[in-house]
Amino acid sequence: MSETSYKTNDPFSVLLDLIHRKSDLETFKNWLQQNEDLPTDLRIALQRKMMLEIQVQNLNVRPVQRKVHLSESMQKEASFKTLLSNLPDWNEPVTAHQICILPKTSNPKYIIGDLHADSISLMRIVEISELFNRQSDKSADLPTLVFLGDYVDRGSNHLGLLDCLLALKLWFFDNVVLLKGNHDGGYVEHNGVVKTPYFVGAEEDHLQYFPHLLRHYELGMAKSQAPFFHDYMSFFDILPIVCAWLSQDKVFMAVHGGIPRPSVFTRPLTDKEVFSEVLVGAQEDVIDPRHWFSKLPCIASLTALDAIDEIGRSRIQNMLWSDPSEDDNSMRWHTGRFKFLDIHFTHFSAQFGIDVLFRGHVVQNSGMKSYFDNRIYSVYSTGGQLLSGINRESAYPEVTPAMALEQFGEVIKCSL
Ligand SMILES: [Mn+2]
Repeated sequence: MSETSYKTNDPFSVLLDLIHRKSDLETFKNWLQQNEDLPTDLRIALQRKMMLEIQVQNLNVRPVQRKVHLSESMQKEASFKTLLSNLPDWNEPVTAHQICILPKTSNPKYIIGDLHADSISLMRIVEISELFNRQSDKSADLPTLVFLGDYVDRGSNHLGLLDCLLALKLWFFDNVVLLKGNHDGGYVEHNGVVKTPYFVGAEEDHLQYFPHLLRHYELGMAKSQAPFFHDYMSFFDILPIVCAWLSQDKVFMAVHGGIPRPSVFTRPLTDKEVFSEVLVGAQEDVIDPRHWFSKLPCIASLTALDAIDEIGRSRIQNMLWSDPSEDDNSMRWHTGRFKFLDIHFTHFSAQFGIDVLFRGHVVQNSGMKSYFDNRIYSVYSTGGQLLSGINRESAYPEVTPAMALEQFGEVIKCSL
């Protein structure tokens, strides 16, 4: 086979060539369309190449000194506002401690909520954000897309969504941020059996859940092509948890779920104490806000893996799972998916110097909802009710999906 015909036959080489030429959106769509016709083993091989290339670029191309500088600052500083105000003017995002800091540019930022294996909503996002039209502009105007995670599970087009998402990351490397959601790489393996850490009903089709789908694909393939399960899982596991940026003196933070669990006890529980039972008799400890985030002395402690809460979960898990709530009914404080109130967010955001939080995680039928006087925006970006018609890839037929646009410190909703 000549080099030319190899290049034209290998979708990964074709992609790199399209990126190099800054091809238009129609050409990108044709590339995606051709992948749809590939046998599953070749599509997975393509996605593994894309994931590997993203990891290589993360490791090698990003300037190491900037990461070291950022890491050291995050270990000293508890306020994102101080950190962001004092950082040098870098022109690309830099990540340390799984926290991504965006450069100080006034370009539009689109914040995208859960996609759950829905490539059609993602393509609407690509069209509306005009990434391809503007790629020849001077970089200041090219929008940044911050994805809040939950790329997999429930929807009907896992491979289509990942083809598009991974290719976008490679194409617009510095302008696409992929945060981790609780579904991305979330699984438990016991005696070779995959379990998801979230509830999957007995009546549900397990193949709607990505770890199960990958295992299903692996079983159907020759040994030489498998295993690829752990390639996907380890790719998800290195994604950043938090993204932050400064715009018009306001600090914006993006995360999949919400804030870490307010630490409700002033002492560690003994082996005999059960969290939910102690909680009932511990009102004085529970209500003292001085203790809520006292175990978080700096920004880096947000993502410290060795910090485990009262029910054995890490702060990263907390931030991927928690939900804001406007009332104190069923706070679920004894569960992984606990709720937090305005007062908890007020203390957290004051300590960490945050003005506005973007998060996904909860279905919003209109695509976006604000909490606590527009200090939190909850965004959902997969849904059956696209402005252009019905989307059958989404597992949420009742939702009109949306994304948020932040520019010059203002936030508006963009329905898809
Ligand atoms: Mn979620």
